[in-house]
Amino acid sequence: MGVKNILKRIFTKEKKVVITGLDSSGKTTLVSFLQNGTFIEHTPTMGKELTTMEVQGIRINIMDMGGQKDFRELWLHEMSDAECVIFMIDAYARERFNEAKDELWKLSSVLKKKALIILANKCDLQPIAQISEIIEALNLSKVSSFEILPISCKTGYGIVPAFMKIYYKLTGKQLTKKLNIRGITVFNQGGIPLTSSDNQQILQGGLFSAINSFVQESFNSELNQLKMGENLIIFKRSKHLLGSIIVNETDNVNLKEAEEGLNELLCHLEHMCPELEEEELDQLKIEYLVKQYASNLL
Ligand SMILES: Nc1nc2c(ncn2[C@@H]2O[C@H](COP(=O)(O)OP(=O)(O)O)[C@@H](O)[C@H]2O)c(=O)[nH]1
Ligand SMILES: [Mg+2]
Repeated sequence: MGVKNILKRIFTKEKKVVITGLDSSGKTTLVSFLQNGTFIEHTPTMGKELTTMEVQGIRINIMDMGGQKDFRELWLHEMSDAECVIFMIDAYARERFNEAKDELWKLSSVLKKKALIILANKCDLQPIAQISEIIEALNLSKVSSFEILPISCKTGYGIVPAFMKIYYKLTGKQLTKKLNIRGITVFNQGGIPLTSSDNQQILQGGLFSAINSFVQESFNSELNQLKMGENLIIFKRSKHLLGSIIVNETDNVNLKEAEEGLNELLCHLEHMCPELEEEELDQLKIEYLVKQYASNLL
């Protein structure tokens, strides 16, 4: 055992979350998005699979359960020592809502004692069921306490908000969010903006066009920060794109984290747009992906 090991055991707080839900709802894709920061296709899970993450001093054991019929009887037992249970639902697969309801209600004896988070996944698809429709379809009004959140494990929409909720249920503590990004713009290699200013919080008043003209003039320069009044604009390049984020210096932002966030977004975009390698660029796709991912940064 050893002295160091035993101290480690005493001082490391371990928490367990179990991810249940029908096969193909996206459970494994969620775990993989949390690990890789982007979407990766997976083969179906056989039995169960454990992933461990250290987050702000807490060791989180994520048990990803197989969703096929044969494996569903494992769920209840696995939940018994967990602090939080996730039930994932494919919000696009209305034809399976009844089956999902039956499986969720089989867990009701344990769910009375555990924090339950329902994740309505595949929000990138259309037409998607609204949250109210899912609440009704799963008969959730009869569940004493639960949270429900829309996510997409493909585009990343809502992943950080969902993880923050899970972390809070596990630990009773809010994950500190040091990012306070006020606007995101992604440009092509020629410095042309690929995203509009629609979803930006503070890009009125000419800031958007000021950034655009700055980028076009200085695309090849090494400059990676620009200060405009209280706003600090950070630039980062990836192989085919350039991203910029705006932070306000008075917000006490952790600049390193903000830069890492921008970097993750660019890696995700490069990964999701393999056509960039062929010198092809789908502006609508990039704008959509940025909008979806922005929920993790703003
Ligand atoms: N469009 C879309 N497909 C997704 C999403 N999440 C997962 N998928 C796909 O759904 C299928 C099942 O995902 P998987 O994670 O294996 O489901 P699991 O059986 O619940 O673990 C795979 O083909 C995934 O690529 C999502 O948010 N949007
Ligand atoms: Mg799986």
